[in-house]
Amino acid sequence: MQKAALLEKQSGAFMNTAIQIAQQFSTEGRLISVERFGAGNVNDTYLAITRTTFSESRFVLQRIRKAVFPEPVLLMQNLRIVTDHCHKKLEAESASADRVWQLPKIIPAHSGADYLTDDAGDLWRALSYIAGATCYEKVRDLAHAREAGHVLGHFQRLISDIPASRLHYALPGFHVAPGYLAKLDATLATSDGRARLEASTEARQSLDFIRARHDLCFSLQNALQAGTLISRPTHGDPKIGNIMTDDITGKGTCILDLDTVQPGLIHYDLGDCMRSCCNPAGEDADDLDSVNFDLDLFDAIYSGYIADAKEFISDADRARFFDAIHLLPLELGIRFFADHLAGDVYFKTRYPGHNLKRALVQLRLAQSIESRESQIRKALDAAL
Ligand code: GN1
Ligand code: MG
Repeated sequence: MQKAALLEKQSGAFMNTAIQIAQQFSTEGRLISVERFGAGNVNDTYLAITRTTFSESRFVLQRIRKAVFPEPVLLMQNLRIVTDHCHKKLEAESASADRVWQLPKIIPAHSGADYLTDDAGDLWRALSYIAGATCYEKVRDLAHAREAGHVLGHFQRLISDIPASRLHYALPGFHVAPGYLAKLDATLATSDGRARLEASTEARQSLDFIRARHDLCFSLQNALQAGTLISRPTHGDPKIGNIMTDDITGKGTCILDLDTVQPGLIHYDLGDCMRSCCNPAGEDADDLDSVNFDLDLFDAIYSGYIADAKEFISDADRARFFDAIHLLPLELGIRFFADHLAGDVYFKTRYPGHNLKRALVQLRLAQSIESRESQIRKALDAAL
């Protein structure tokens, strides 16, 4: 009876699959509701509610998109390694910590496996829901920004002693900027890609902007190849929307979305966190003139980050921080732009032209960083 009512309320093929899958994970009580949840650009996320005679609980259910993650099983193996490692460390450090740090845990299926595969071959997993804390899509104020930096530094420290060789490259080529340029070129070589470029002045201007910054795309990869920078475990996607703040204390409490944890440069994380947190207008800004790299927010994030990161970063790392801050918005701009030209196959979009608009925001942010280069470099040096 209950199950039929639930199915009736949440219609749609995907929803029905989500409901069926949700019932196969080891949670307490009866499934009451499954609803779309979150604002991710890649995976499909649902919030499930279960009830027992005594209480109600929630968990997060996710379908991993094959169009993005070619081998989702590798992603789940990384997730298992990282969450086990972090939970153990967080427990060991809890008595001396100034807050309760949190991190979702994998909820196994009834079979005991960490994930399930549906009839279409898609991988689903369930994670514990972190209650009493919120993710914001835009940075709110300086205190929020400082906490975001602290959460990233804390997480990087937690995973810094996982040998990089234990982690799979679940997303090959992720944050390897020259690869995104190559993908852009390949898309431009198609007639559809070319036609989408020719269809818009903004698209043609974006391409010129990207072409003029060709060398920047190689800066971190060249340093990695030269051995100046080293590969380490990274989060991969530390945008503000993945950082949780405690609703009661206002302190950072958790970083979500561990799908992109894999070996890489800590610079990718620093640059990505800065591009997301220092732009108060957010990734979906309607007015391009409202997009800018805010130096006060930058100072706040960096001071929060460095408090933890000073334990594991070198002078050689620091010497490339500006390049990372400059590159990551350009890189994401290239990724959104190439996806627009390819017909929106990677990032989920809400309307035609959404990826082009997203690209324009990131490219404008890269430009704002260029105009503030000397101040940013000065602030990076001052914090040494
Ligand atoms: C994607 O899925 P989501 O929203 O967490 C993307 C990130 C981008 C981000 C921009 C696997 O993250 O790299 O920075 O959108 N994730 C992947 O919002 O490509
Ligand atoms: Mg993500």
